[in-house]
Amino acid sequence: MADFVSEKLAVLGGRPAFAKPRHVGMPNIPNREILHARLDEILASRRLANDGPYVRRFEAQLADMTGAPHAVAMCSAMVAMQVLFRALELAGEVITPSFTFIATAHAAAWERLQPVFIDVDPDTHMISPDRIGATLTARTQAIVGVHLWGSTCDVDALQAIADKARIPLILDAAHAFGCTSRGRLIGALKAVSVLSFHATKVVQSLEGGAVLTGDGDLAAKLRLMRNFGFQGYERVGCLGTNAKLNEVSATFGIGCIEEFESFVAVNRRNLEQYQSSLMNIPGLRFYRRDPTEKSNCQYVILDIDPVSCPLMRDELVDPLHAENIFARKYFSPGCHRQSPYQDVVLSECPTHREPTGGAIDGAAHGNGGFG
Ligand code: T4K
Repeated sequence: MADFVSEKLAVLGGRPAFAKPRHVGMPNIPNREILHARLDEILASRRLANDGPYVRRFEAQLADMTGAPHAVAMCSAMVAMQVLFRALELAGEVITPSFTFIATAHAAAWERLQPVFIDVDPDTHMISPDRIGATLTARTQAIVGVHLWGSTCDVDALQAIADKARIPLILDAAHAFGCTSRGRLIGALKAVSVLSFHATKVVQSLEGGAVLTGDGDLAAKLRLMRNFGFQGYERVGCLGTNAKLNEVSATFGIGCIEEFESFVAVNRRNLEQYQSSLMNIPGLRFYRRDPTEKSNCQYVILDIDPVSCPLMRDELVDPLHAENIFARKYFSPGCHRQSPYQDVVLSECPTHREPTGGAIDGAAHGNGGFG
C-alpha cells in the first residue's frame, strides 16, 4: 500500500505516494541465519571457488527442481549461452525473438553468430513459430526461443521446426525457473535450456546461470569449457573460459531454492492484488498466463491499449516514477532497434511497431506490450 496518498500527483508537485523508491526487481533474500551459517562455513573451509561443495549441491538441487538430467552452473545466463553456443560448435545464424533482454542477442553476436530476429505474438509476447518460415535457411544453426514472465513459449512447435531442420533448439529460460511447458518441467524437455540467477530473478545467486540438458556428453563438455578446458590439474582438453559460479553465490541460490515456494506465493499474492485493484481501469490489460501451467509469477505485466487508455505507456511511466514507483519498460526498444543490431532486418513483421505496454510494480515487475 502507498505510504501516503496526495490529492495532487507528484509529477504536478504533490508528495510522492512512497517515501522510498519502490524498485522493480528487488532481490529475494533467503533466510539470513542459514545464509550466515553457510557463509561462515565457507570462510572457515577456505573453499571459495572451482566446483566446490556448494556449487555441486546447487547443481543437484537444480536438476531435481527442473527435472533435468544434468545442470551445469555458470557465472551468468549470458555467459552460459555463450559457452553453450561454443560447445555446440555453432557458426552462422540463429533465429531468435527481437523482444527479449539484450543478452539473448548479445550471447549469439559475441560468439560471432548472426541473430536473425523474429517478431513475437502480441498476446504471449513470445516467439511465434509460424513466423519462422523463410528465415530458416541453410545458414541457420539453431533456434533460440525465449520464455518470458514466468510463462513458456511454444516449445513443441519450435522443437518440431528444429527437428525438421536438424538443428538444435535452445531455450533462454532466464525467467522460467519452476515453470512448465504442457505440464513438463523445463529441464525435462529435449531442448537445452539456460537459466539466470541474476539478483533480480526469483531464484538468485547474486549473479549466476545454468545450462540444463539431457545430453551427458554436452554437460561434460560444458563443465570443461567453463573451467578453462582443464581435465584434471594439468591437462587442458579443449578451448575454455572462466564461466564458473563461486561458492558464495551458490549458497544464495541454494537458500532461494529452499524458499522457492514461499517466494512464488508472495509473487502470486502481489499479482492478484494488482489485478483486483487495477482491473477496472480502461485500457490496462494484464498479461495472461496459462492457468494450467506452473508459473513463478515473477513479473507483473501490463499492456496498454492505445485506443481505450487515455495515456500511453511512456506517459504512464513518468508519473509513476515521480511517485517513487520505478516501473520499467522491459524490453524497449526491441533488440533490433539497439545500436549493434540496427542494420538487422526484423523478419516477417509488416505490422511491427514499438511496444506501448507498461509494467507497474514496485516489488515484482516487467513490461511488454504492443499497440
Ligand atoms: N535472457 C533474458 C530473457 C533475461 O531477462 C536476462 C536477464 C538474461 C537472458 C541474462 O541473464 P544474466 O546474464 O543477467 O544472468 C536486469 C538484469 O540485470 C538482467 O539479469 C535481467 N535479465 C533483466 C530483465 O533485468 P536491468 O537493466 O533491468 O537491471 P537493473 O540493475 O536496472 O535492475 C533492475 C531493478 O532491480 C532496479 O530497478 C533495482 C533493482 N535491483 C537490482 C539489483 C541488481 C535491486 O533492488 N537490487 C539489486 O541488487 O537488467
